[in-house]
Parts: sequence; structure tokens; C-alpha cells
Amino acid sequence: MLTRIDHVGIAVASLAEAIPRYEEAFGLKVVHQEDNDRQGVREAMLLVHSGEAGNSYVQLLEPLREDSPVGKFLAKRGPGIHHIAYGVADIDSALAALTTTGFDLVNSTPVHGTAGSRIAFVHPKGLGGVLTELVEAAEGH
Ligand code: CMX
Ligand code: CO
Repeated sequence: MLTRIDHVGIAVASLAEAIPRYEEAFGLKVVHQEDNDRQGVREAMLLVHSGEAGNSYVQLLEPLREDSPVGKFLAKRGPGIHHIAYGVADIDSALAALTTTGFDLVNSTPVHGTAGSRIAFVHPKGLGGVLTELVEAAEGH
């Protein structure tokens, strides 16, 4: 079902501070930035690897609001790894399979993700405390 690690989502207080640190540490480059109002985040995607199965990124996430998932996470736990995201070829069938096997989905149908992708989150409680995102990339990404 999973085709790659699409990204690791990292909660930060300030993109302006975090981006240069990641660029400096690993020579990564920001290839995409956007605000996702529904998710309550301003995000920067830093490309780690391009492969046959698609791209892998570090996703730096700054909250747009205190009462958003990343805003609450930062207030409770401070900066750190917020979620892991796996690539899937067909997110609708991936979600159907997870529902059949009894996983608790945050999104039972896909919502809008980075760069026109379709995404859905699976609740951390069934996955060892790890918030997990599935990503079906848009054509050409
Ligand atoms: N990873 C692991 N556990 C997490 C978590 C995270 N990122 N965020 C919250 N939790 C845990 C909390 O520790 C808490 O556990 P306990 O009950 O054991 O204390 C529990 O979940 C509830 O925490 P909460 O602060 O009350 O959070 P909510 O229940 O309001 O929300 C969740 C939790 C997962 C449903 C919410 O964060 C969510 O909907 N996430 C999906 C959307 C998202 O994260 N968007 C931002 C990223 C966008 C992107 O990647 O594009
Ligand atoms: Co993400």
C-alpha cells in the first residue's frame, strides 16, 4: 500500500528561523511553501530525495493559529517531530482498507494537502503514538 516516506512533519515556532538551520545542516533547499488554512499551518517543503516512487521531503510547519493541531502540539510538547507521511498510489482504497481493519481515521475522506495532493490523517493512538498522514501526490509531483 505504501510507496515511500513522503515527508517527516516537524513543528517549529518560526519557519524564518528553522529553514536556514535545515539548509545549513544538510544542504537542503526549500522547493515549495504554502499556507494551508484548513490545517492551520504555514509550511515549507525541503527536498531530500527524488526517486522512482516520487519525492521525499522534510516538512517544516509553523502554526497559523494557537488552536490548530500544530499550535496545540507546540504549546503542549514544544518543537519536534509532529507526524510522518507515507506516499500511496490510491488514497481512497488505502483509507477503505484501514477502515476495514478498524483504524481510527482523523479524515475518513481525503482533504487538500501540499501542492494539490490529496491527504488523510490516521489517529496516533492506533499507531504507537505516531500521527500518520497518507499522501496521494498530484500528477507531476
Ligand atoms: N503526535 C502524536 N500524538 C499526538 C499528536 C501528534 N502530532 N497530537 C496530539 N497527540 C495526542 C496528544 O498527546 C493527546 O494524547 P493523550 O490523550 O494521551 O494526552 C491526544 O493526542 C489528544 O491531544 P490534543 O492536544 O487534545 O489534540 P486533539 O485531540 O485536539 O487532536 C489530532 C489530535 C491528532 C486529532 C489532531 O492533531 C489532528 O487532527 N491532526 C491532523 C491534522 C494535522 O495535524 N494538521 C497539521 C499538519 C498538516 C500537514 O501535514 O499538511
Ligand atoms: Co504533512
